[in-house]
Amino acid sequence: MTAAAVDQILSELSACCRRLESLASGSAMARNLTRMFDRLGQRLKRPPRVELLGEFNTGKSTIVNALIGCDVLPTSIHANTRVPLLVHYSERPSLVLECRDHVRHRFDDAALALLRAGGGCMLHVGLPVPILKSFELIDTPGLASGMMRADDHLMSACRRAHIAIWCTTATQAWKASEQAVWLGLPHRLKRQGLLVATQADGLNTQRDRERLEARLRMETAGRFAGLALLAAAEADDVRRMRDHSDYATRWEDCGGLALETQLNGMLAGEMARRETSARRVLARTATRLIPAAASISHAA
Ligand SMILES: Nc1nc2c(ncn2[C@@H]2O[C@H](COP(=O)(O)OP(=O)(O)O)[C@@H](O)[C@H]2O)c(=O)[nH]1
Ligand SMILES: [Mg+2]
Repeated sequence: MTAAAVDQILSELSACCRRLESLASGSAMARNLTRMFDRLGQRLKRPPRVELLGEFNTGKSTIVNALIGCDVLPTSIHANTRVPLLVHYSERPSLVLECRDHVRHRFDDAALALLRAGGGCMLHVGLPVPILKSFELIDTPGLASGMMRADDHLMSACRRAHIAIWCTTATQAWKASEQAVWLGLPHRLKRQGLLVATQADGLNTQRDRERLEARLRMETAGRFAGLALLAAAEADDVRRMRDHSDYATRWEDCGGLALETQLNGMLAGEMARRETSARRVLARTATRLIPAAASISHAA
C-alpha cells in the first residue's frame, strides 16, 4: 500500500467520523464506530512489526543490526532479563520500559530497578533511522536449546508482531526443539514466517548449500512463507559499506539481498492486507452502518 493510499483511506475514515457525528452525535453506536475508525487509522499508520525468533546465538541481533544498518541494541540488557526489544522510528533516540500493566516508564534508575525485579515486559528503543518508518523490529532473547515452549514475554511479543523471522544455524538447522516452539506460536504469525539459516558461511561448498536448502524446503513444506541462507555477520559488515563499489555483489553473495527481497515482499503483503480490510470496513460503513446511524437520528 502506498503512502497516498494510506492518506486516502485515512481521509475517508475521518469523513465517516464527521458524517456519523452529524447523524447520530452522542449515541453509543456513533461513539463505538468512531473508536473503531480511530483504531483502524492508527493501525494503518503504524509500520508492520517483524519479530526475530530462534535459539541463543543463531544471529537474531546480528540480523536486526544488519537490517537497520548500525549497532543499536543494548543486547546485554535483554540477554539478562529475557525482555524483548521493540525497535521503532523516532526523531530522537529514546529508551522506554513497558511493564506488564502496559504502563510505560522512561528508562532511568527506577526503570532499571523495575526491569531487574522482573517487572518489565518490553523495552522500546526509538531511533532516527529512516528504514524504521517502513517496519519495526522486535529482537527477542534467545530460546535455550532444547526448550520446547515459548515463555510469556515471547508469546506476548508474538501477538504484537505481523511477520516472524525464525533464525536457525545452518550447520544444525531446524532441530526438533525449534520445530516444537515454532508449532506453538500463533497461527496468524506462522503464516507470515520466514526461515533464515544463518552462519551459511560455515557451509563449505555450493553443493552443501543446495543440499541444506533442499532439506529445509522438504522438512518445512507449507510451514514458512520463505527461506533464505545468510552469512549474517558478513551481511552486517556489508550493510555498513553501502558506498563501496562492490556493495551490490557482496550483499547478494552473503544472502542479504535474498533476505531483503523476501522481507519486502512480506511487508508489501501485510500492507495490502491492511488496505483490503480497511476498504472492506469503509464499504460496509457506507452500505450498512451509516444508514443505521441515520435511522437512529431520525427515530430520535
Ligand atoms: N560466522 C558467522 N557468525 C555469525 C553469524 N550470525 C551471527 N554470528 C555470530 O554469532 C554470535 C551470536 O550472534 P547474535 O546475533 O548475538 O545471536 P542471537 O543470540 O541470536 O541474537 C555473534 O558473535 C555473531 O557475530 C553468521 O551468519 N556467521
Ligand atoms: Mg541477541
